[in-house]
Amino acid sequence: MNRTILITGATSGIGAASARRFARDGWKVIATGRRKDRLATLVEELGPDSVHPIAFDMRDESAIDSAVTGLPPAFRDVDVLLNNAGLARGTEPAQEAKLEYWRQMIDTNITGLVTITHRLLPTLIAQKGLILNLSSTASTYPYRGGNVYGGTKAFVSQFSLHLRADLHGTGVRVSSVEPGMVETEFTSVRTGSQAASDELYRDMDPLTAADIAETLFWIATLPPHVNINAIELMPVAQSFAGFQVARAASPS
Ligand code: NDP
Ligand code: 8X3
Repeated sequence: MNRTILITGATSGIGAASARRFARDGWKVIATGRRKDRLATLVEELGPDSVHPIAFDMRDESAIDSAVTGLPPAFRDVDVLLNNAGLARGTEPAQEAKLEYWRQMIDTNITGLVTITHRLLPTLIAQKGLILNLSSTASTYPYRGGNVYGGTKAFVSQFSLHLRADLHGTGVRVSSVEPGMVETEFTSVRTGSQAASDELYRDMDPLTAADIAETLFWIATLPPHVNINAIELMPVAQSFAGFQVARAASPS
């Protein structure tokens, strides 16, 4: 059985680990992302029969169109779309955040994701395929500085459930995968600082990209009558805190 997965954001972190995990079991992988050199490294490592690289920016609608319509015959029958490309920018509270960062997150995490999903739906229906959407615990649990990032991920979770409703009867499966802290390039991209990333994951065992890739592979290889609607994962070292309370200054 020769199955094909298209992975957005396969140049690092969860996407790159997923490319390796699926290729290891004989899947054909369409690997995308902006960094061509990283895609070339994947092809070198996994072989051109396993990996078809396409470099494009998720914010470029015509590039998405060309990528999908230009798939070579050996990679055309996409069984699984892994909507993984995404990012957070900034950790400031809303009142100090940059509008430019908010736009970048919306354009990538929402607009890019729905665009490629829309383009691939006819193929996924023909294949009775699967859509794996990378959401986050930030979709459910708010935190200071999460603002638009958390909002984009709430969109991804809800979009996943609504897609399920629309695709009822087609045989297409849809899953929202919602991890907590995973050590990847995510935090250095978000903050612009490797030191900040090192500090966030210091002295705890975060989830790894390979942990998420294994979960994605498990979902994709369940029997076709089983749909994981949503799955939330956290490192054991991460859990919940209470609500915050702003108190009026005590009378003197
Ligand atoms: P990484 O920063 O390691 O990977 C992000 C990937 O997204 C890269 O391959 C990057 O490729 C791609 N990407 C970003 N912007 C664009 C763009 N405009 N066009 C094309 N590709 C883009 O982070 P993760 O692996 O951690 O993140 C993967 C997904 O997992 C994201 O959606 C993230 O929100 C989600 N997630 C991450 C968690 C974490 O703690 N790390 C927890 C929960 C969810 P390139 O730069 O080459 O374009
Ligand atoms: C990434 C997890 O907690 O940094 O989606 O928002 S978190």
